[in-house]
Amino acid sequence: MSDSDTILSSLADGVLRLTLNRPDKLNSFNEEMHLALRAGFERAHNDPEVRTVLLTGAGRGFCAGQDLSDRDPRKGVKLDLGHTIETFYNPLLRLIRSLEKPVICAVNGVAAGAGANIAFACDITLAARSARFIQAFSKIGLVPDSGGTWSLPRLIGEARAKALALTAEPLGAEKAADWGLIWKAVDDATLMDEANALAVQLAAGPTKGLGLTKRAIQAAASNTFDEQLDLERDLQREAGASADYAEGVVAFFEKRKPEFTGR
Ligand code: LHQ
Repeated sequence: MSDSDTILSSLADGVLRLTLNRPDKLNSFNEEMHLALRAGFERAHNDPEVRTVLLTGAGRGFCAGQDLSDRDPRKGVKLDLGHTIETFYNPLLRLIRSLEKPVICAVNGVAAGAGANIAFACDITLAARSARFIQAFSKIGLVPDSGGTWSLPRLIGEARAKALALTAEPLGAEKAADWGLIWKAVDDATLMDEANALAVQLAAGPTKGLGLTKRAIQAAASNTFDEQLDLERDLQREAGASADYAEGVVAFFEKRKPEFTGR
């Protein structure tokens, strides 16, 4: 686990809270923050005490993507961006998507470039009504990354995906929710309370089954209907053998609240 203060990290009630913490730079990514965030998600993979992750940003922004001050051409900086993507962004996105635990994202303010696409890669994304999402890449001659060219057309269709990516027009939280890019827009003042309550609720849930559900829904993107039916059979077999399934059924008959353990 990294002890960098670019990511604030705490674990309580089964929820690992990860806060991007470079508010003066709208939480844009430098290498240190990348490594610290990656360490947070690696912990989420390895620590059974972590049953849900809640990702948010400190200050008025969620994340403005890559810190461009690291890459100023006037300073003679010339980097292989493919290497940056391969070394920093792609491992992070793979960790988020492959984590078989819910990842909730609370978008507290502007989400630009990779910051927007990281929010779209999370499992349940809530945003403050004042937040906006910007595919800022085209403003600087780049291509959407962090899975954006995969998630945008899948979530909102090619027409809207192309328009957002080519124009870099900001999309407000309400519209993002109406279009199905995120789960919902909420009042700024209640964002963190709502996101926390949801995270605590899921962390107390049958997280083994929730993780398998995530895997099944993600697999649908590349499976045929028949392959998906087979996958559902296999995952239901696994879920049906879990302690949480037994507890859920017994609690139903005993007319009490189930006590799930994530096993
Ligand atoms: C920033 C940044 C920033 C540094 C705000 N860097 N300082 C992958 C691989 C390799 C290379 C390239 O990129 C990628 C992926 C990407 O993410 S590419 C996209 C990179 N991001 C952007 O192009 C967004 C740049 N930022 C903006 O367009 C605006 O800041 C937005 C629209 C996000 C917010 O606008 P405002 O609310 O008006 O805030 P601001 O512009 O005044 O920013 C506040 C401060 O944050 C300011 O610093 P200052 O010292 O002047 O107060 C900005 O310079 C700094 N900041 N984004 N990405």
